[in-house]
Amino acid sequence: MAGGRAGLADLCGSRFLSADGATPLAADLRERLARDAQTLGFDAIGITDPAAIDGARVNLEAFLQVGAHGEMEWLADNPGRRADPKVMWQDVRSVIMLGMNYGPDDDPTAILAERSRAAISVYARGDDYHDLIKKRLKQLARWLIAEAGGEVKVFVDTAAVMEKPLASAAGLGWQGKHTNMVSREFGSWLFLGAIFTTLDLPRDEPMEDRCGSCRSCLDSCPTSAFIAPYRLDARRCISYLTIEHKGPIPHEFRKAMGNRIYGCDDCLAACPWNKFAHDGHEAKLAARTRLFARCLRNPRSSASAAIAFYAMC
Ligand code: B12
Ligand code: SF4
Ligand code: SF4
Repeated sequence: MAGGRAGLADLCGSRFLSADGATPLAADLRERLARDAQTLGFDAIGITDPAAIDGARVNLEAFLQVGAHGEMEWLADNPGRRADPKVMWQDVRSVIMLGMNYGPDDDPTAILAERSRAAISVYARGDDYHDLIKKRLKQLARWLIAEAGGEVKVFVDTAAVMEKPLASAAGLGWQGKHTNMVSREFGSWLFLGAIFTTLDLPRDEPMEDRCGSCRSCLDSCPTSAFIAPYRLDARRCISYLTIEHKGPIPHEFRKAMGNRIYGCDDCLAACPWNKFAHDGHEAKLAARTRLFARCLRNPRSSASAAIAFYAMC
């Protein structure tokens, strides 16, 4: 999405930037942006420099080199562009990262003991988060343009943007050993979204890694999908196998998969930082009980549950 008046020249006359290009009122804008984001249902916000994730390219290439992306060929398309927001959009000057809490109100792994029922991971139990978050990001971006001008692009999940390193650089949390971003306030349960803008906004400090000697997530993985701390082989990950992988699930993973038919939460749920988490407040992301409690052998179960189940047989 691009919008509003383009370029810094236009902004200099605005209420937020002085004629010499400095941004004396940017801190006030930052505060009001955070307030508006909260009103729109976001739980975390941070701003970073587009150049802040310089190291991500090397790691992305190491990931691709060992084939850890499996059939997700789109991850290998132009890694230079994916790992550098400036290559994606040369005019971007600040990256605003947003997080939305989708913390479950029960133990997300309890369903795994009910072997005749289908386990759908927490992130897929409510409305599609892509639609919800994209809509809110656009609303926030429109507010920003109305207040301070500039151009924007919004992203959630599907574009060639490395959201976890960017969110960590923006201080929302840190990339844990399970490779997801962990928040001190929301544990493993934050969806991420990004607004790229041509505005120069004040930066937040990155958050330091707080995993320490913990390795709960690594040890919890039923398919041993971690090559090493901070390194996932997606080809062994149940989330990949049930969502991205085409064709039957390889035999070696079927027993470990159990009744999981869409995604997996084990490494997320194992994180001790979840003790600070609280239930998500966004009703549209809340679980639809009927959906995740489907009986695997009930012929009236959802089509995807049935397909996944028969593929496992
Ligand atoms: C591809 C993808 C997947 C793939 C691959 C996951 C992965 N870890 O790469 C699969 C299908 C497996 C997947 C699963 C899940 N995903 Co996903 N996925 C993505 C996507 C589209 C891109 C991630 C990516 O860039 N991967 C490439 C790797 C290289 O990048 P990385 O994970 O950041 O890797 C870093 C480190 O691991 C390390 N590293 C990697 N390799 C190496 C090698 C060396 C030598 C070293 C030192 C370091 C190192 O450095 C890298 C760069 O910082 C993002 C959305 C986005 N556009 O960012 C969502 C996203 C990461 N997914 C998300 C979610 C919720 C999930 C699941 C929890 C869903 C579920 N319940 O089933 C699982 C979690 C599985 C897991 N343990 O990662 C959320 C995570 C939110 C958060 N708080 O972090 C995201 C951000 C979507 C969103 N907008 O909210 N996902
Ligand atoms: S999502 Fe499940 S299978 Fe994938 S790495 Fe985490 S625990 Fe392992
Ligand atoms: S479970 Fe432990 S090692 Fe894994 S992300 Fe959480 S704190 Fe880090």
